[in-house]
Amino acid sequence: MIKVYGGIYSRASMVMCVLETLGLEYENISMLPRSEATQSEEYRALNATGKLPTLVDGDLVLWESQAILFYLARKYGDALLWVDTLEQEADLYRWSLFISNQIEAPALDMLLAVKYAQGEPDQSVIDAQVQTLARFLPVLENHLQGEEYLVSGKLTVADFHGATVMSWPKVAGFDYTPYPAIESWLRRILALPVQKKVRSQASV
Ligand SMILES: N[C@@H](CCC(=O)N[C@@H](CS)C(=O)NCC(=O)O)C(=O)O
Repeated sequence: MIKVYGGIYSRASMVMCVLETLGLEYENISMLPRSEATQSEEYRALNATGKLPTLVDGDLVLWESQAILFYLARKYGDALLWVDTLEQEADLYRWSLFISNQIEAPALDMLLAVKYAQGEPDQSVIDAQVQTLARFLPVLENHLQGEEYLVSGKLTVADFHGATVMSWPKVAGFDYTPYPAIESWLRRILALPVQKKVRSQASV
């Protein structure tokens, strides 16, 4: 059976959302980021970075969440969560990589500034990331005008990855009101029943 290492408080949550949407059975080995379990010899033999998530599917051991999502959709999607043409595939890579290359680092820094704050979060760190986001969010806002999904007018793995990343700034109090198309797309993807299902099944 497919195994997913990592709990809901990690990028493993998007992997589990995709597995659930594809109707695949899997075993979740729940562990927290930066925990003893992720630094164990046994886990590092699967993923030498000591980070989450890792997917094991038969002989395949795969880490890097987007690689995992692309693999699952291509292997098991059968038209679900993936696109039809090479041009649409390029578009999916474009928006997924845009989010991971331009938005993920500032979004994560905002989340970590709150999560690992000793006392009050450092507002100057958060403000610096807001400045970075201000450069790229208008591009995404423009793209999402009148669109329900990130690419090809259908739900794809890009939405699960993108919405997870874009939810992190909210933890630091970021307000998407000036970006209504992003706000409504984010709300739509995070409200998918599968998100609730994954959260309710997980132990950590
Ligand atoms: N680019 C990697 C990032 C993996 C990553 O940073 N995972 C977090 C949890 S979501 C982690 O394990 N962090 C622990 C650490 O930074 O040591 C991916 O998308 O899989």
